[in-house]
Amino acid sequence: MQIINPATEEVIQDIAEDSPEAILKKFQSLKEGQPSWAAVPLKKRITCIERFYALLDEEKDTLSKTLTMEVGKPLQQSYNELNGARKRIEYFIKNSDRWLADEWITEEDATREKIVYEPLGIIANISAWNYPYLVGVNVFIPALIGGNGVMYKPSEYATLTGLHIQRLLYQAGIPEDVFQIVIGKGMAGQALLELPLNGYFFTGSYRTGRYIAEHTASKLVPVQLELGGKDPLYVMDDVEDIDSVAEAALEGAVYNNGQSCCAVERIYVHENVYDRFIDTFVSKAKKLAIGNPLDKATEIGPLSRKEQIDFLMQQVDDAKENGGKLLLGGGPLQQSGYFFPPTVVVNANHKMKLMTEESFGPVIGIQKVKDDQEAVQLMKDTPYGLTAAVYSKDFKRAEDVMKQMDTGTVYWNCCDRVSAGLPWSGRKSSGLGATLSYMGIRAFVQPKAYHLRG
Ligand code: TXE
Repeated sequence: MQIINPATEEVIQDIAEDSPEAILKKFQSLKEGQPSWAAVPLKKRITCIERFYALLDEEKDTLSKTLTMEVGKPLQQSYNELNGARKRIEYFIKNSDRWLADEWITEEDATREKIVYEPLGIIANISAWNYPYLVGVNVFIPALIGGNGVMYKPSEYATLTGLHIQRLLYQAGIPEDVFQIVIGKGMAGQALLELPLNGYFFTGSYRTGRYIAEHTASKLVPVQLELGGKDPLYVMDDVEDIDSVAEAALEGAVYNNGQSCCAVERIYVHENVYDRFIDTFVSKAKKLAIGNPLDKATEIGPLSRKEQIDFLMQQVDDAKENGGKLLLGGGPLQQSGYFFPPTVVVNANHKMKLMTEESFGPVIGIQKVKDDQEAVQLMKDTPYGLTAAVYSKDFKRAEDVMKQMDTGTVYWNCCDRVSAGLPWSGRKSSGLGATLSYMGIRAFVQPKAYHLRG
């Protein structure tokens, strides 16, 4: 397997994929190691995670550079991702005790009752490339704290980062027979589906997620899916500071080159502020610095995958055919690397794929609406259900819209954000189950009910 730098198209490294036999061996070693890990007191398991947390900071320069080289993320955003991952780890360090402790239900009755939380066993963590640290720590940190063995399959586009993660976990004291990386593409992931694992925790596309759910259903083990989105943002006509709303919406649309699961993917603007919003949005988008992602001033780097260029081109062409007006961008830069500049289409409508299927790039459609009711109807017109954002100075009016969203997350005057203390969950085609918050701690354990007499 070749690791390619998307900014230069140069091969960074050739790396061997794991064969199904090698993956089976890794599984067998976890089978042996996991019971001893589960017997290690929770506090000691957390101590290893504290060391990992410190190592991420100690090595941040190397880790950020590797991440930028293999996925094309602007360097400053790689540093931000590491910081964000550390914040999430800190949450797990501080809160796992409380949610994994034995829970007495009745202590004084003749029959005493308690709940004990036991690990699931050995889980698969099949991961995406767009935020390998963030989406990784959502799973492998609480899984390890909960006493599980982890088969960690980083995306083939973030393999070197996956190898760093494994190295640092070992350095932090996680035993080798408790955490194993699986190197490879979809076939390596497929091999995990054939093994008798005790849970499947997947982050990635709807298509693969659904395939995994279908192919593991007969095992009757937990399956969690964090999938894509087509997240809307609605600008009401009472917003006062159009400048800062446009700034936030633009950042939500293009951060990480638009490759975020909760990226702003479509914007609806009330007709009273539509023209002002577009002028401000486009003039800001024009100023974004696109170029070498290793340069700290760069705001837009290359897309991570070459195929995405054609995909985005099709969306732009389709939008133009359906009445869209292209105000900025519209095609890849004619140079080496997978660079696609910020692209803005106005006069958007729901006949366009740009407004209905996940773009996963710095391409955005903006549609005019006449009132909140029309906005709500359009925002809900999607098979996805990850997030939805509303900008308004009136909380009641915004709340009325937020209540009608069938999404796991809603935002008022903010967007494209994830918080460790809140559940991260998608509805409909955006996923199943939740990570983060206390739910994301409990997701990796199973309850045992004790009925005690005597
Ligand atoms: O997904 P893919 P990608 C979403 C994001 C977008 C997608 C991008 O919105 O839709 O993820 O990630 C492995 N059996 N989110 O392109 O291609 C594959 O090797 C088993 C949502 O990476 O589905 C990789 O490791 N595994 C989000 C992983 O699946 C298989 C946060 C994902 O690959 C396999 C981040 C198979 N048959 C991104 N085929 C959220 N909601 O939180 C492939 N894989």
